[in-house]
Amino acid sequence: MSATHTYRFCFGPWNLSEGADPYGPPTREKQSFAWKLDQLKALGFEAMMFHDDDAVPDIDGKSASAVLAEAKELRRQLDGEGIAAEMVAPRLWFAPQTIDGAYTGNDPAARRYAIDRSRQAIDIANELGTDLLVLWLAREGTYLREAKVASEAYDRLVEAFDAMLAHDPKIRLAIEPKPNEPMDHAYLPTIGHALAIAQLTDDPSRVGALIETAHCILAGLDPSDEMEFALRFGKLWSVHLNDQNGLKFDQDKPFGSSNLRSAFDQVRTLERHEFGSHGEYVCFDVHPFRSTRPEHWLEHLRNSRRTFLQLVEKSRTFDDAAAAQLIAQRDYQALDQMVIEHLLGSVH
Ligand code: XUL
Ligand code: MN
Repeated sequence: MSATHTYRFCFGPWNLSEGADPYGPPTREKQSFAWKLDQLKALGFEAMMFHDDDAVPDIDGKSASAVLAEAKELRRQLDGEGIAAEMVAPRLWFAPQTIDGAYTGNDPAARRYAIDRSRQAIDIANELGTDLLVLWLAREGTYLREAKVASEAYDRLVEAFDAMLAHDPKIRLAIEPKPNEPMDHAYLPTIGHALAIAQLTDDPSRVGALIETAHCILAGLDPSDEMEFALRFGKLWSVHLNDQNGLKFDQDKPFGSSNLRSAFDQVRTLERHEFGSHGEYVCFDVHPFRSTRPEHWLEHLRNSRRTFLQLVEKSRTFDDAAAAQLIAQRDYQALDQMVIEHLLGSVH
């Protein structure tokens, strides 16, 4: 762990959401992309994440050349502001073609659409200067298991990943596992599933993972352990830090909001491995609480980074030698209290 290691931060345009949920309308006025980019700059973040249709709105209504021309123009705008594009992700789950699944849909036309659109997302990534394609496999699962055959679904996922890898010899695929929502059960619910399926592709070295705190909690798993597992394979290519209060809907709360100790453990893991030293960004996939007033619209992002940086300090000032002694003595009661008091800032 180096005391001088620094981090660069990132969020996506959807993280400035307008507050709509399935039970009610937006609670804040829609803002332009230019406004969102200005806010990112003003907050001092270094990069932005993009779905393909964040980069090029109404993407399906435009010709391939028009899509690339718009992506080029966006790159010019980002370069002008000194902001990098961290990743591009095909937002397949809003398309009418993928109602019953995209890469794993039962309809061959749905599968073709999903692969074609993913190839186009890779072209957009190239224009934006990133080699990272993020795949949150939103509709690759079922509402009832009898609707699809799982072994076929795995074959179809591999076929789709191979098509993407073949489209561009430099592109890296970061699978973002999530066990449920919008589906009852997803086919790749955890990081273990993502890394296992990577081995079946034509180039496992270019298939890795993105870990989101909330998604691990939804799977009943410890986010820092999930990160350590991906890091063990050299496959933690991005993180979506946020928080989640148990097995509920995906809450995308500010980092540390529900479980500060788990947030500390995640930061310790990132510190231990000097996450970011290969060019990775720390991304916050957080949303404002629905009731947030427009004048407080950025606070969930500002606060997530503040909490992260304070936990970096907590991690660097944690007495590892004292902890090692307690571990050697199997005195986990004292270790537990030591962590609690360190986080509380108690004076000994
Ligand atoms: C969904 C989610 C997405 C991905 C990007 O739960 O986290 O926002 O991060 O497609
Ligand atoms: Mn995410």
